[in-house]
Amino acid sequence: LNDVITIGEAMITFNPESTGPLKFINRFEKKVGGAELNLAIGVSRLGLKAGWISRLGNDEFGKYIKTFARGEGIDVSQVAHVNGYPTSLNFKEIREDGSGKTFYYRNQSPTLTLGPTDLDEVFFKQAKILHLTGIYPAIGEINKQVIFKAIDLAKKHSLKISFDPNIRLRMWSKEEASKVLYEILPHVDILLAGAEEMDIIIGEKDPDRIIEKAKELGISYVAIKQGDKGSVGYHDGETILSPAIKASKVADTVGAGDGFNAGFLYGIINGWTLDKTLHFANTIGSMVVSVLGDNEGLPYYEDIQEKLGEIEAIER
Ligand code: KDG
Repeated sequence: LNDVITIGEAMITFNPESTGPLKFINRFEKKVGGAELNLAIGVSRLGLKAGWISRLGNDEFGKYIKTFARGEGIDVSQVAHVNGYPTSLNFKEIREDGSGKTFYYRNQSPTLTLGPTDLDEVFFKQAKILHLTGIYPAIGEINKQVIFKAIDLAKKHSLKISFDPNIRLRMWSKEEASKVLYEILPHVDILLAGAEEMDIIIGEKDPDRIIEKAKELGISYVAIKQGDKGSVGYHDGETILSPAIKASKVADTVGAGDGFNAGFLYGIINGWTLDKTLHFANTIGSMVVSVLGDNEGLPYYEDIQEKLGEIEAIER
């Protein structure tokens, strides 16, 4: 029944109330983060059904995150609270230009308690797309096993596999990331990546070369996200460069890629052309960066129509 299902760790994100080095920040706002959950929120706000597989601490923060996800309309039937593993935290540093750094406190991730046999086959059977990231397998050995089991289940039930490498070098080395993510690639149908990330995984950062390699690996959709330079997409023999949409302001760039992914999957599910899909995904990315927080800026479908001038904005 879900259009998109995903597996990921969510965490409490502490967003600084001012810009500058973390060590001098005194006030933070408690928010929720996690790339896969952000993606689920993104597709859910667009009107699709999203399901999220995860484990959270049996603590106040874990309970808050699950309630938050449920409030976004996400199917949390595969999210459980576990004792002895505190919900992970992420403190953000934000610079004047909206870019920044993250400081994780996620050494004993609750997701370490989720094993491959915990995946519910029925949950997969009823979905269209499985979205995976390179963050989850970076957490621990068991997380890698879960990813490969999920890939098996997705194939068995003909789900498309969407993948964002989301390389987080605070979690593993380039060598480890490259090795594991390269193993995932041949199973992928929809690749949503940054050129720098593909450089780490396949040693290519030129979009045309990345697309060539992706074709060899049997990947049918490719989107290379280039931030304020737009995105390059490939599908069915066609390569398109879609220019960036200018953001009204850049407050916090975290989560823009997840928003792009949500838009891209929305276009695929609705059978849109590559051009329209890229434009839509770019628009979402540009909207996410103007709002503080990892997922607060993810738009509802009507917000995008307004931004694209398709419907009139009524303010009062
Ligand atoms: O893509 C945004 C994520 O990076 C953020 O929400 C936190 O999941 C997170 C991570 O591992 O960095």
